[in-house]
Amino acid sequence: MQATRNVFRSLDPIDTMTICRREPFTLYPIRFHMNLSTIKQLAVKPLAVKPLAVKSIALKLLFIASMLALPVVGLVGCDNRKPTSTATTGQVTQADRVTEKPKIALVMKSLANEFFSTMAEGAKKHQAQNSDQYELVVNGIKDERDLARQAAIVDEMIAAKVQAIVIAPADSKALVPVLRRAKQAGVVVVNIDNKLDDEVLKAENLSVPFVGPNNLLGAKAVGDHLAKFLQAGDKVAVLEGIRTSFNGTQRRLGFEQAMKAAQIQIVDSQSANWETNQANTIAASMLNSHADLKAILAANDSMALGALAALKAANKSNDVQVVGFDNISAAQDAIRQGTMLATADQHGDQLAVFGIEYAMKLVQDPDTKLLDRETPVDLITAERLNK
Ligand code: ALL
Repeated sequence: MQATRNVFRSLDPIDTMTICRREPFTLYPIRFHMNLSTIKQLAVKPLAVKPLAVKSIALKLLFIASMLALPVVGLVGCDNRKPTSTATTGQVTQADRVTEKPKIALVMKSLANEFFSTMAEGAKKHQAQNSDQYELVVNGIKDERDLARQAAIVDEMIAAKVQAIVIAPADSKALVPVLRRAKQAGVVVVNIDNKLDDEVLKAENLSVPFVGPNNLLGAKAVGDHLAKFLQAGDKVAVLEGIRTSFNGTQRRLGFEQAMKAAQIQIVDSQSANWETNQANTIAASMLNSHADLKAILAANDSMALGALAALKAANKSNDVQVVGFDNISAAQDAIRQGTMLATADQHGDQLAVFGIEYAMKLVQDPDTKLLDRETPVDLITAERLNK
């Protein structure tokens, strides 16, 4: 009787599922061995002591058959069984990663910015080509500065039990705590586009792989190109992105290095928070304060477009050069028309795809060590666009 109880205990379905999930390939031989010895006790020994009724033998045979079959059922079930552990703990377990088609959340910034709609399209295309590999959830915010909303989206994705979050953080510091929560809940996190702050990551004891371009070099290439059209001593102004974003500061540094090398003076540098309207207002006041301004270097194309509108309104389109960053279609049009000088293409459509590929690797093996991946950034001029 004791042996029978042990058999039932060892075949408890929850126990089977737990072991099965961890070691699907070693489970079967172990179980099979245990069951054979138990079968000997149950079937052979009692038969030798006294004869049993036919019905009882049939029942025993049925029982023996079920002993042999159950581990096989458990083994086969490894690949298909829906995980139950996430429902109770909120944790994404290794088992969930292996047994389900992973759900990956792409969390971006302002979808009003073509850079991010291009990024979303690239990611959706990749998912459509790999629909058997993963599911994609695409999110974004309305306002470039709405950090609270972006953090709330991350929380929602944790609650939705996605396996991975690929995020272009609106701020390099403020998003770190919510991403720590995501990692604690077992969600893979990959950082794309705007790098999270190394010191804050360290303070939070977090390691998150980064996929994105070298923004300093990209901006320097744009600035170096602009310098060819200016003279030493000329005055220029910079429109910065959000100051707490790493890519924004790197682009400012890249512009500064290029201007310094060409002995061009930066007479004004202000943040327009990546936005066209703010850039328009700030550029208009820069033009007012510096009548002899020769160029405006904008850290993204949205702000460059705001500057172009300010130049037009001030009737200075032919006097002041404008450069940007992103290579969105409106900037391409302006470059072709000659109202804007250059921009940088950081291949937004590919950025998310690279991030998703990283996320997939980590979902499959969370112990994989992934180095930061530097993605290409190219100078875009009229010459290049007309090729
Ligand atoms: C950055 C991107 C873009 C973009 C900006 C606006 O992270 O790299 O250049 O224009 O976000 O949110």
